[in-house]
Amino acid sequence: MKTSERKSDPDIRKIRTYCAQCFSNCPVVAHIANGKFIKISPDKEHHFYRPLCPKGFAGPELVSNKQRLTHPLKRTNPKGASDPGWERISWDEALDIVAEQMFQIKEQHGAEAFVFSQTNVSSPVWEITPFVRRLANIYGTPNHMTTTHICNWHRDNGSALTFGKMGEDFTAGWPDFNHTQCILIWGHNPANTFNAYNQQINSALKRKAKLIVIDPRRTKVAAKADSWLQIKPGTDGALALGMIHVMLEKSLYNRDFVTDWTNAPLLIRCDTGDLLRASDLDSSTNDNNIFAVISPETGLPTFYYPGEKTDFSPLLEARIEVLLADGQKIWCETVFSGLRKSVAQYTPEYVEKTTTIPAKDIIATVHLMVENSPSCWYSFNGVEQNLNATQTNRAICLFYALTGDYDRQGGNHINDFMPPLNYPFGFEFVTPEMFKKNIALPDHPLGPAGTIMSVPPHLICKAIEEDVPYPIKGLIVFGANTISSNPDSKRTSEALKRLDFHVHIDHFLNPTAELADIVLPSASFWETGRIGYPLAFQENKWVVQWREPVATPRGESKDELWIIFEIAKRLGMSDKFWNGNIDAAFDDMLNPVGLSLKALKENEGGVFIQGPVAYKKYQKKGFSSMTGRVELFSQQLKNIEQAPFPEWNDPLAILEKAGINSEDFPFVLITAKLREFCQSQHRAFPSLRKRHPQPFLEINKDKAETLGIADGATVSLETVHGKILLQAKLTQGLAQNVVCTQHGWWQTCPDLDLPGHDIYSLDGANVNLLVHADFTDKISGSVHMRGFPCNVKNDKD
Ligand SMILES: Nc1nc2c(c(=O)[nH]1)N[C@H]1C(S)=C(S)[C@@H](COP(=O)(O)OP(=O)(O)OC[C@H]3O[C@@H](n4cnc5c(=O)[nH]c(N)nc54)[C@H](O)[C@@H]3O)O[C@H]1N2
Ligand SMILES: Nc1nc2c(c(=O)[nH]1)N[C@H]1C(S)=C(S)[C@@H](COP(=O)(O)OP(=O)(O)OC[C@H]3O[C@@H](n4cnc5c(=O)[nH]c(N)nc54)[C@H](O)[C@@H]3O)O[C@H]1N2
Ligand code: SF4
Ligand SMILES: [Mo]
Repeated sequence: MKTSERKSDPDIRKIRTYCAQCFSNCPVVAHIANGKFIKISPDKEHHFYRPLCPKGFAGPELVSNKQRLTHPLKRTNPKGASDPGWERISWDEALDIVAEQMFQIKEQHGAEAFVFSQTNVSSPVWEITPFVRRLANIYGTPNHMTTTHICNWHRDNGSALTFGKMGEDFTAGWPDFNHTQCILIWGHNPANTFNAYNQQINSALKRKAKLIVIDPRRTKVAAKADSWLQIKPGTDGALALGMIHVMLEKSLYNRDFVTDWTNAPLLIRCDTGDLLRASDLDSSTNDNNIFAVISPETGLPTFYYPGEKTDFSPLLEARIEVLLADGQKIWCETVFSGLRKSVAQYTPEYVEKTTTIPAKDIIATVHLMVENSPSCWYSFNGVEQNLNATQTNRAICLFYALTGDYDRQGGNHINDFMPPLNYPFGFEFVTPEMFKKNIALPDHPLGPAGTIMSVPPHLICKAIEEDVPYPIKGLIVFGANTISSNPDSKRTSEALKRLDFHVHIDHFLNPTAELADIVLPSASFWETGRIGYPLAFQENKWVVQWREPVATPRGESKDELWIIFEIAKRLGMSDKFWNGNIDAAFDDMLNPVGLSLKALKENEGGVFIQGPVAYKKYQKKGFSSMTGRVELFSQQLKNIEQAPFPEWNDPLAILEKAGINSEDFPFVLITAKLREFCQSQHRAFPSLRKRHPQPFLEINKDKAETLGIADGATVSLETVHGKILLQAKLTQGLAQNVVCTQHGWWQTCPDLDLPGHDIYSLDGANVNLLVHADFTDKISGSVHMRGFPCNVKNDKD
């Protein structure tokens, strides 16, 4: 370890490290006075220097927080009892119980009856995902309960339905803010949630890049936009289809890219709706993966071999009669013609009615994007949490593909060097039999189940409740608050109570941990060392850095890598866990970059690595998709009876049909994240909580006034599932019938004398009591959480 000493203040030691609270991983300097971690400041000397967010500055409050768990706990009263009867136990006893239960459940019910769970990118747990996965993979369970289906899956993995191979590629690419001329931010608020990108966007704006933001709220980034489309929540799919419509009708698409690198010229059989295959045309061709395009010279179908650019320019739009090998004559049309038909109804005028965005603004925004090429895009929660999420992602991907800016400099760039470390996921231990047992796989073969073995909590609940497809008996949680952070908190809680065994590893006794049999205190990221990288995602530039611990673990809390290695040891898997040597695992991780852990530790501020930068890589090898091209038409989706062209189903109409009517529930509910809190965390940190002492509901100022709701008044927010109480916050930044709140309120803040909130009570503030997992995305399992009908009343009424 190297530290810099400040001459003027010899008692302050400064340690260069990074904040791992969220995935921005901002470089910081920790100030240690007389051995005590007292302050954080940004690391101005770092290659990826950026100003910090308030959560970063609050670092010492995590280390010193009085609510931290400090020793292992064992429940002594049954679940459901008002007092769990927590008993302090030793680490040895706790870990022996965990290993014994994991062993027993595997023996009696199979490893798949034991579920692993962890939080997503809003905690440092994401950095140890490879080790959590390794433990699960070697233990033998394919069931990982995560929130990826309402977080990032569609963008990060679902995009492979359009740009690559499901389960293998990470294909949305990374917006190259440094060179772009136009940025499209869709359902994302980087000023609050993604510091690294926020800085990069601000720099791009300084050099006059254009900005388009699609959000129902006037966020900080929306306020800076050249075009802010204030969309009606839940209608993004319709808007994206409308934008495709404009592209096609006004011939704004990049014709060369579309012809050469999308499957637009491939033929679809009008009788079956499938792609026409060479084997349909020639019975001697057994290869089912050769397709057909129309030769412009003969006007006849010609074979097309995936991944190749044809040496002629196939017809893009046509409908022809084709003679099949079996003598049948059928009509075929090109994918491009099919796409044009599928978006025909999404005229700007129709989309205006659906989304409330003026038709002229939709047209102008498409022009802005294509006239400021290269453009790039990034989307997030605003389009991840609804029943059209996968198809909405497809529609956005298609719109972007039509620009032709994919994998260009200044476009969404594919870093095929990412990440430059050797992560020990242990996927080699996953057998096909094990994979097939994933609980969500039958319902969502192309969703998070089929790609990353993730199961949404509502399907875990169902399996626990019904023992279908098999019983679920055990759960290990690496920092998550499943009950509070997922729809239908009461149901989740009842289901988790039925488990035979639940162990929860966390810093705090959150409402989910309260239901555990064993609770293990983990040391915080300020108290543990890791290998990571402050995030930049630009031009294949990386800084691999040792995250130097800046405080000693609180009480008896332990590094959770140690916990993982100890469980592995007790389960007889130590040989696959570097015989208990965590440093040896780190050395292995660093192998590809030719560094040892020792060398990395000696490099203050990390080691800069420049990966190879290449653009338009598809020109060499095509796309890894089934057709070797960008899949405007998805045969894979057609094969599982889902729409091969993106579609949009009006959620409000679906909900209305199910009896949730707009007369009783005239408002539309959304949630959004605050800069100061990650998900259900941080309410106990005084410097953060003082900025938002209470849960609140943003509501349009004029509308509130007509309802007699004053700023700061207590209002009831009600859906068909119940009501909660919030403080009204009047704003001009929302449409008249849209209201917005935050999930995750449960924790007290004794330093400020501020209360906690009962997550089960209708007098509480838990918005996840108000949405249930009844309306879900058929492909991914995403839940319709944004754009849910609700009503708002003055609490006195
Ligand atoms: N209504 C509504 N619900 C939502 C969302 C929404 O927008 N609206 N957002 C969704 C999204 S995007 C996500 S990702 C999920 C998040 O849902 P969860 O994954 O459940 O995340 P958190 O609620 O933050 O819970 C994380 C827990 O991890 C603990 N923790 C923090 N650091 C560590 C650590 O280093 N080690 C360990 N072991 N534990 C740690 C924290 O104390 C906390 O108890 O919520 C989802 N829920
Ligand atoms: N401070 C902080 N940072 C975080 C987190 C955190 O909890 N707190 N969590 C981390 C995690 S796990 C995640 S997933 C990311 C999430 O990061 P973001 O995606 O930025 O999260 P949100 O603020 O929930 O949602 C983004 C925007 O979606 C808008 N929105 C709501 N409904 C709709 C809709 O129907 N359509 C459109 N177009 N927009 C809509 C909201 O108004 C909001 O501005 O942040 C990460 N970083
Ligand atoms: S943005 Fe995330 S990583 Fe950066 S200082 Fe804030 S919490 Fe830490
Ligand atoms: Mo998330």
